[in-house]
Amino acid sequence: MEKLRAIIVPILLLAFTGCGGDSSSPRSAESVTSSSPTSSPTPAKLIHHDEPGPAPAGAIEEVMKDIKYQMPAITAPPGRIVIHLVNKEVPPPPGLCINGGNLCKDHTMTITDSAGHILAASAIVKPGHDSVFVLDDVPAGSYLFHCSILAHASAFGMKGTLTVS
Ligand SMILES: [Cu+2]
Repeated sequence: MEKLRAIIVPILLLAFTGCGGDSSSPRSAESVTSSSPTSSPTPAKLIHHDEPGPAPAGAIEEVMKDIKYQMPAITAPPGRIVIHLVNKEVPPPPGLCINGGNLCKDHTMTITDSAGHILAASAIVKPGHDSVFVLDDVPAGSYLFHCSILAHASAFGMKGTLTVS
C-alpha cells in the first residue's frame, strides 16, 4: 500500500506542473477586437504586376541610383499607374555582392499606406536592369514607397511618397 502511494503522488505532481502557466488565452481575442476608430480605412491591397519589355508611353520613370530614388515624390491621377523602375547602379565589383546584401545594389519599390501596411511590391531590379511596375485601380490617397532590400530605406533613405489625386 505504501509503495502504491509512492508511485501515485509523483504522477499527480507531474500532471499539475504539466498544465501550469496556461492562463493567457483571452489575450489574443482582445487584440483582434481592439481597433482604433480614428484610423482612416485601409485601401485594399493594390493589384500589381511586373511586365517584361519596354515601358509603355506615359509611364512614370523612376531612376534608382546611389541607393536613392531620383524622384522621391511621385504624383499621379487615380486608376492605373505605370512606373518604369530603372536601376542605374554600377554593378558592384566581384566579391562585394553577397547573398543579395546592401552592396549588391539591387532595388525594389514597395508601396505602403501611411501606417506601413504593404499594398504592393515590385520585383527585384538588378543594377543595369529595369522593370515595369503596374498598379491597377489605385484610389486617391497618400502612399509611401521604399526599397525593401535590407537597410536601403532605413540607413540610406531609399524611400519616397506617392500622391494620387
Ligand atoms: Cu534598394
